[in-house]
Amino acid sequence: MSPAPAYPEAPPLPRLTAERPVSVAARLPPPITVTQPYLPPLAEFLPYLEKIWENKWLTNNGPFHVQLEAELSEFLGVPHISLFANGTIALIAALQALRVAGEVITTPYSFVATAHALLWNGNQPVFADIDPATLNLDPDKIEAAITPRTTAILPVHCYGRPCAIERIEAIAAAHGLKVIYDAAHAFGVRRPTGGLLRHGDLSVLSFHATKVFTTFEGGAIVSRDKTMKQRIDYLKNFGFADETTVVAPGINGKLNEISAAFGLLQLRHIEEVFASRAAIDARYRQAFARLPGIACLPAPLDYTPNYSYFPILVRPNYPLTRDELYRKLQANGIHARRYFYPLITDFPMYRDIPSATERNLPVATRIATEILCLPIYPALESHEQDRIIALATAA
Ligand code: T4K
Repeated sequence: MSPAPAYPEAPPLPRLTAERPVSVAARLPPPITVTQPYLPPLAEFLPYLEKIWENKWLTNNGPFHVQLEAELSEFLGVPHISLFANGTIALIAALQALRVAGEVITTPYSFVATAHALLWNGNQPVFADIDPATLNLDPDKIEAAITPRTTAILPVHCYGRPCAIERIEAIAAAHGLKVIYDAAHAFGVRRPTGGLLRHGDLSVLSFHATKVFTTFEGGAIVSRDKTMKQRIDYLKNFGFADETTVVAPGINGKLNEISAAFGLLQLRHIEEVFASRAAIDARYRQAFARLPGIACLPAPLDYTPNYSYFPILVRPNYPLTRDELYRKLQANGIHARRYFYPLITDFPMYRDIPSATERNLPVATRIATEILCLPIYPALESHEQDRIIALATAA
């Protein structure tokens, strides 16, 4: 996690009368970060706040929450969606809703929350290697990792790039396994056959501040039928079915009204967000197309992306190592990120799991040393993009 910014412009405390000195830090241009949330004009948000102030309904399935669920299921082309306080609680609740027990096959190449959800649910993660072309779970490796104790697969649509859905679903059907997609990066991604999130038993989204679509903190579970949505909705509200009936050991996973209202406003701007990210993606691709040692992931042919990340692979024939390039950018005020390094399997709570070895995960191990995600967000100005490109190409 990067340090949160200080607020140099905050009003002075009432008893402080002396003029505040302008610090050196305040005069430096703010660092360019890997992402930045799109914030619509504040004036557009005020009417939503006024409504909340008026009706005093702050959480627990309020009117904005209900409206956002309806608008998102329409926008994403999914039958049912349940909003959550964040993606991690949504992942845990999804595993609970499907009553997943035993071993779950997942990827080492993700944000750590993917595997943490399994530990919180008492599952045993089994790590399988990724495909070097997609950086998502390799279906052949999934198949090889199945044991009599396997009950589910937890793949990640990493960077919003679709997993090998048809293969994964065929494997799941053949072995009677559940599939929960960690779709934290995949908001709005579409395939010719429809929204990516319609696949699997459940798909889980994150609406964290760093995501293309954000509610500050937030998340969601996409489900296929009403009964499953009902179960998920019980689970996120302590298991309450009515005022006095508790049907499951649920948790508090509810999204509050301010976040839901912000989601509604974000949705009105989402096409602008995709379009400005698409332009930056195109610019980087063009700049790096013939740069020896830098590989972009292939441009999508068979799906509509959301441009949530711009990952590059820094190969051995580049003049700098990945970490040297990362530090060079950082020294120039550009905070690119090594998502996902270290691998989940390098963290202490996972490294002793039998499947967590480098030998079992050669592709993920190599990719984790080559990956660098470059800044991409609507407010990234053209001259800032130029600087990033110039620094990377002048190595
Ligand atoms: N599954 C997957 C595959 C995920 O990627 C994630 C989350 C989850 C599950 C869990 O979903 P949530 O429970 O988070 O909803 C970030 C995010 O915190 C995390 O949500 C995300 N994945 C992960 C990939 O990235 P950090 O530790 O890198 O965040 P941080 O604070 O360093 O922020 C990165 C940059 O974003 C900052 O340098 C500046 C910018 N930023 C960040 C925040 C928080 C802003 O401009 N404004 C902000 O408010 O983890």
